[in-house]
Amino acid sequence: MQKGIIIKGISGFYYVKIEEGKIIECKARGKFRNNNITPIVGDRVFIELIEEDKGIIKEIIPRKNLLIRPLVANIDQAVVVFACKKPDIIFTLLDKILIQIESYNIKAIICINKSDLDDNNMFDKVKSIYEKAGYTVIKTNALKNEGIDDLKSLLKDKISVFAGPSGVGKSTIFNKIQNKIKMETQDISSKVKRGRHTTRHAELIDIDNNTFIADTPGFSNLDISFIEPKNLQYMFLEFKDYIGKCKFTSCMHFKETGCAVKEAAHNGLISIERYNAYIEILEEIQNNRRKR
Ligand SMILES: Nc1nc2c(ncn2[C@@H]2O[C@H](COP(=O)(O)OP(=O)(O)OP(=O)(O)O)[C@@H](O)[C@H]2O)c(=O)[nH]1
Ligand SMILES: [Mg+2]
Ligand SMILES: [Zn+2]
Repeated sequence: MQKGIIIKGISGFYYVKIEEGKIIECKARGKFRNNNITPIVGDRVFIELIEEDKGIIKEIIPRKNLLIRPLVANIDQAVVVFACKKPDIIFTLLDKILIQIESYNIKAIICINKSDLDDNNMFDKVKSIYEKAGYTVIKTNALKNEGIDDLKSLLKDKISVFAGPSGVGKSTIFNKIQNKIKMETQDISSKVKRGRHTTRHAELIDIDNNTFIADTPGFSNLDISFIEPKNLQYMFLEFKDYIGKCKFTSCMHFKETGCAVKEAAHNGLISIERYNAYIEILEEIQNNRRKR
């Protein structure tokens, strides 16, 4: 038996990269289907070789998480990309993307691209708010290859997906960190005219034997109303130290008295921007639920 990872699946065949680096074309053993488990990209598996480059998947190692769009298992981290400018950073959108990533129990890192356009010090602003929240924040200029090595070192030995709004430079970055596939890059105006192309099958691109990136941007669906209002607090990582210290155990950290989270925000221990984002998103989720 050989251990490997499924990097691609096409009509019943799975392409498994085994530890020594070879790619083996595999069929799945019938038993998975009976158990309602279908192997998917990202699955870590044990295979039995039947020929030099053909095999059978015998066992799927339990998944640590499962992302639906794109369909990928075992994601270690999401790289959330925004640009200093063109388009401007929408902080609520950044917070919502982070919430969605936290809800999947995936680690997020924040990459601020287009540093050549940073005349308003947006990188410093993002860094000061989100580093305090526990995130790693890096800057890149994908056109000039600046910061790309720093990003690459953060990807090492992990499976990563990219997320972020259209036009921030995800595909441009993607093309700088690997040269196996070439993603289409373009400015927003020409894209709108041409209509959008979406990849349905996820594929992992190997940067080295143990480092993979998913070829489609994840977290495109930003409806976060599936989150229960009372669970939203846990998606703000920096609240963790204060939750439970409030006067009321059911505290939503909003209008209650004796709230440790609110106090921390007012004392600057939690960024006031993040606390305000929490309130804004909490009210939005509550309002959406009332409408249903
Ligand atoms: N000035 C500047 N422009 C950049 C940089 N990185 C990418 N761009 C440009 O930004 C535009 C959009 O880049 P893409 O890589 O297509 O953006 P994307 O995030 O993949 O967009 P979607 O595929 O629509 O989600 C292109 O015209 C790029 O050349 C950068 O660091 N600085
Ligand atoms: Mg793109
Ligand atoms: Zn509270």
